[in-house]
Amino acid sequence: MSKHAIVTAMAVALAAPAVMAQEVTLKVVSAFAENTVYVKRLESWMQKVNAEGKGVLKLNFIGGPRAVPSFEVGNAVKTGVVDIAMSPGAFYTNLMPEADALKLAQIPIAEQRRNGAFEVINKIWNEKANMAYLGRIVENRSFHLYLNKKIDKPDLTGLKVRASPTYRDFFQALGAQIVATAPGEVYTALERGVVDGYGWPIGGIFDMGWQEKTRYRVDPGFYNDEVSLVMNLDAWKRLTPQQREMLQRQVLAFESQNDFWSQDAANERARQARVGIQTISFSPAEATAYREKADAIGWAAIIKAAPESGPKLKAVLTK
Ligand code: 173
Repeated sequence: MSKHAIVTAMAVALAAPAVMAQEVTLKVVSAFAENTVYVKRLESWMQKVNAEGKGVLKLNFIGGPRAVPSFEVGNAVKTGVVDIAMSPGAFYTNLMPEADALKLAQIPIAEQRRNGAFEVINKIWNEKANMAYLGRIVENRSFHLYLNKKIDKPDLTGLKVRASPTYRDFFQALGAQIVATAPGEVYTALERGVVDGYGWPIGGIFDMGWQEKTRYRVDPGFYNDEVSLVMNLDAWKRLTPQQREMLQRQVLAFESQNDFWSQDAANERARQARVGIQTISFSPAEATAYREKADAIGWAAIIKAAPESGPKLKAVLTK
């Protein structure tokens, strides 16, 4: 080796730690539009991560469904087109039917991290979708049926109802005719009378402008509103221990704010009432049966589509 080569080799060796410590930039997309509460919270979280993660990790927000359509974010993560997505499992059932089981969780994510559910989820997500399941950032509130036609019992016969996979089997079992759409198409469907109603969580309809086209909300709600952060598994494996630790810590900090959603639900209920959205309520017995039916149909669909992993998820996600 010439003297020059040795000096060069030493310089490279000395520079190596600096290279390893270099900041990684991760591309983030959202299954929900930019103006939604989901994205607002995601963006303030990303700001915090980028401030505290300087030199370690940087999150770069690519956008919402205009960048990657809602039902394609899962595939974008699986294939590594993007690194991280904020999405409900319901939006990537095309990759694995199990994804939709997260809405059926009866225990909070904090407990899922203690009782082994988090590992069960990760193993399935790793194997079936090439994803690392990072954490759940929406929970503690329900989904509802919103309608423009009045019903007096849990019977949707003759009604056309917009559904994502979240509600499909349940609303169908109640007799509805299902119109499958991404969130971005609901307004037009309502406006044109293509649907008589839709499924959505208790919060968020004002973000989408749907309050203008909504007369009733059916109570009670059912399931557990779920939005999570998932990451391309190869991108996850490429992170250094320091980057991984930073990301995990930040996701935990985000999750620890999930109480926000129960408070937000109360606010949104009041806001819906203020704009004149009426509540359709069932008798206590019917209400209980309605919620139980939702759960039973939800699990039956998961277990039918995923006979091996479905029961494993049920065991760790339900009480
Ligand atoms: O599109 C949907 O109605 C849906 O399934 C969903 C899931 C989580 C949060 C918001 C909407």
